[in-house]
Amino acid sequence: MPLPKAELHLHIEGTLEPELAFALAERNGVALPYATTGELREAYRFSDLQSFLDLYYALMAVLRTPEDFTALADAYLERAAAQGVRHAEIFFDPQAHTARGVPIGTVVEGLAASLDRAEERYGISTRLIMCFLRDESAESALATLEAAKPYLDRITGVGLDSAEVGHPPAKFREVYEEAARLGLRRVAHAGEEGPAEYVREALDVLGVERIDHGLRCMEDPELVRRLARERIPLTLCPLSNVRLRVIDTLADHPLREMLDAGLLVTVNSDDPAYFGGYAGDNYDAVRDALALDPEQLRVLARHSFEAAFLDDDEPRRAR
Ligand code: ES4
Ligand code: ZN
Repeated sequence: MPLPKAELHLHIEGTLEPELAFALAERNGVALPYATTGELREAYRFSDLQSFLDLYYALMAVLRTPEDFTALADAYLERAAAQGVRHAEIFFDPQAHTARGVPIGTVVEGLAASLDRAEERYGISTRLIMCFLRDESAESALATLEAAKPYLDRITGVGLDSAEVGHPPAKFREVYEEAARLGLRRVAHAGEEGPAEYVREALDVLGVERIDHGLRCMEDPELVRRLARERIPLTLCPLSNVRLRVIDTLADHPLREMLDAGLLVTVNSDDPAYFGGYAGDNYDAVRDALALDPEQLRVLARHSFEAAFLDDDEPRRAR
């Protein structure tokens, strides 16, 4: 029996396995620049975040109808359930779809059709978090939030993802202020490839409750003390960090130091179809690489539920 856990950092578009990508490509008449699933998998050798994002956005071309998004989420939930996931907070990237003519309603309603049955079919409670692409403009993010208004009963919060360096959190001050006014929870990717300063800015300028990745906070001891003191959760993704060359090997991952520093760290899968593993695979990988004992794994799982937006009441850090 796998350890029960919550998954808090999971891009649904990053769960698109090559087999489903080819099936949807055929169904929708979309041409892929790869002949076979094997050839596509060969392309999963990344040098950094951007080299991954290029393929991630390209492969989304196969997602066109509500049923495509339902199939995508069903496939993820089935795999997650098999690895002990009992609660999943699922990111999606509306702008990556609206930019190619797929309306946000198609995405949300397609995903919701799957999530509506997730408790009964897979024993998984779910939340949806819409992410803004930080390499797009603040105006585009605001327009996206506006377009999401008819669907806010299905959306728990907002996040910030895509290419980090050169796109500091403060660029999105206004859109996060509006999200807060709308009662949405707030998270942001920070300190993955970008500096520790982006983590501080996400907290102070955007008012986020949780930091996605946050690895590079370790370069700033004062920030580490603050994150520990304020019990700000960090959603780590160890296999992602290796595949995107943020660290050389899993043995170099600072997870142990982060636990020792009293940080509320959690282990998650990010884009499991691309990075070689789902939530349980990430737990197994850090257990093996860092020689974590069963109690440390239980602490990580406990953290995942503590950091989850399971209490659907007011944000913990309302501004
Ligand atoms: C992402 Cl690993 C990662 N970092 C930033 N943005 C992303 N979108 C999907 N995966
Ligand atoms: Zn991510």
